[in-house]
Amino acid sequence: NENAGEEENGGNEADADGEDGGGEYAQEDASHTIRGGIGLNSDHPQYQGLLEFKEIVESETDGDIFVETYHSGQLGDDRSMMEALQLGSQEVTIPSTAPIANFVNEFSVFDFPFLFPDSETADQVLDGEVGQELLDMLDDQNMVGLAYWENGFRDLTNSEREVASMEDFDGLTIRTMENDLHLDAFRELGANPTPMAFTELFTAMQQGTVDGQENPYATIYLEGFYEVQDYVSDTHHIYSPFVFLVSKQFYDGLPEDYQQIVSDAAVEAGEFQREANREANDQYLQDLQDEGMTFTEISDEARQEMQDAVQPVIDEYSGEIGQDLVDRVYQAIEDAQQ
Ligand code: TK8
Repeated sequence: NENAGEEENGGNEADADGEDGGGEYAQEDASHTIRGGIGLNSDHPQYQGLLEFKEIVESETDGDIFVETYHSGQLGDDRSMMEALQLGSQEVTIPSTAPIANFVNEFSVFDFPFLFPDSETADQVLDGEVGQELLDMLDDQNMVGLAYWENGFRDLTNSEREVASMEDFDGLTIRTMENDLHLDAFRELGANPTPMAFTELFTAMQQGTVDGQENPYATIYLEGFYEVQDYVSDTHHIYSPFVFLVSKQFYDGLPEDYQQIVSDAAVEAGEFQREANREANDQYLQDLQDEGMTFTEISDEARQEMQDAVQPVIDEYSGEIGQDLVDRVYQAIEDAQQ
């Protein structure tokens, strides 16, 4: 019984509340089982969203679809979970767009530095036509993209020094997600970027293999990164969407009414997740400072300097992705702000 995995915790902190053990339904009564796995731990709003998905799907199907939930990379890192979806050996995962770009490179457009001015604009673009167009491209990769959730605006932490402007990046070894655009952008900023799966990150910081990393405050706090990082800056350099992915093989094998239930549940749980995420993120910057981290504000001028420095990377990737698609993303952002 794979439920055993749920009691363990692969992350760096204790499992708060074993919330997923005693659902209303039993796996042995179900015709279908969804194993949903994420990289973040059970305290993160992403996991609360996954539990919400479980509750909706199980109650709508009267337990005929059973959902097992796994956090903290218990089923693997983002790349290996996506590969498992392709093979049909795992049903659901919810990675950031950055690692998805290794499968469908167009997804890098959403990771352009300083692209989205705020979360609400991101929602409108992602939930609109161009967002759907990208989800549809996943089909060729044997994955079905059902909804965008939110990881959030990424902020920099490190163990060496305050980072207030570009020159402070100089020589810092920064873990990035496994994505070429992220790597190139951090090189332009003057850092020494090292791509790495999220599941390796805490140990890498602890052992000093990397000086720093970048993630939303919620992740920095809930994963206990303040234990191994001293400085946090509100760089807000990239907005990371999550994408709710289903194995195409599994999805195509479901009766149509069940496909609809799963797809609606991914959207509904996503709305819940986005809201929880936004609340959490605001609160956690204060908590990080309470834990002893030094907070450094990035001035508008310093942020503009960073934006100018990464512009060549944006231009290069626009060419690779296709200027036409990129222009439609910019247009959608403009439309969203009217
Ligand atoms: C969790 C990752 C993580 C992402 C990263 O699996 O890798 O830094 O931001 O949240 O998807």
